[in-house]
Amino acid sequence: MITIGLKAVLILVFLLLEQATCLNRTNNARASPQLVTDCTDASPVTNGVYRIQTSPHTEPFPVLCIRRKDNREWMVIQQRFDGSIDFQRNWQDYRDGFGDVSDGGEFWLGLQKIHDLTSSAAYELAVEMTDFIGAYRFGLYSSFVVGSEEEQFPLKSLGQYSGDVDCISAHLGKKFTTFDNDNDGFPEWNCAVRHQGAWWYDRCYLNGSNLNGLYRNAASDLAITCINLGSPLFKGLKQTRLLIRKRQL
Ligand SMILES: [Ca+2]
Repeated sequence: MITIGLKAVLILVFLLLEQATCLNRTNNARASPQLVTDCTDASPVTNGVYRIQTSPHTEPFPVLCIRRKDNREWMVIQQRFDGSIDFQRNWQDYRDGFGDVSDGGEFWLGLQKIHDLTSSAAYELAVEMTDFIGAYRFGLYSSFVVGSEEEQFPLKSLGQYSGDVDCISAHLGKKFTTFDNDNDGFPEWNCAVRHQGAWWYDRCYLNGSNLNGLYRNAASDLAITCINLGSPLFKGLKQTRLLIRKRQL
């Protein structure tokens, strides 16, 4: 009798534990990422996805927060590392974003979100690049402001540059261009078509970069590249990241 009673108790305990585990799994699956106003709010940041809301009137959206080599928290607005996502996209895609921020893959956050963020607070920018040999270079900019869609999302401010390569200053003040929306400084052609990317092109990226270009382990003016990285000219890059963070005033 005692043995049967003990068995019944053990089975009951087992069933209760199973149910608790199932409920926990369900809750975890349903749990939304933590809501923050910037990655700096999540300090000390655990690398991963958070939700951000730029104003009480807008829907929160997912962002990837990471701790950089400088031991500070940053929000990733572009990342490329394996060529799995097609970056030859139209205006609507660059405005709204593409790739999945939540799955750890390649993505572009979207110009509208970048505008909303950088016009709601003072932001700085970090640009990270790694070539196919493994050499890492970066540039920091003390200010980063992207204008509105009505203005064609211009790169309005960069502040002070520091770092070991400057690939962005040449694009200051330029509007954004995609293959279906030509706002560049070349009347004869569309730089997004000519260089298979989408960027704040001027003529088209003289002294600058093409960080949304084609993913290629080759020296090519169509590749993800930065002219100021030097020889070989138009060296294709293996990894890039653009990151922003609220400036600590
Ligand atoms: Ca043009």
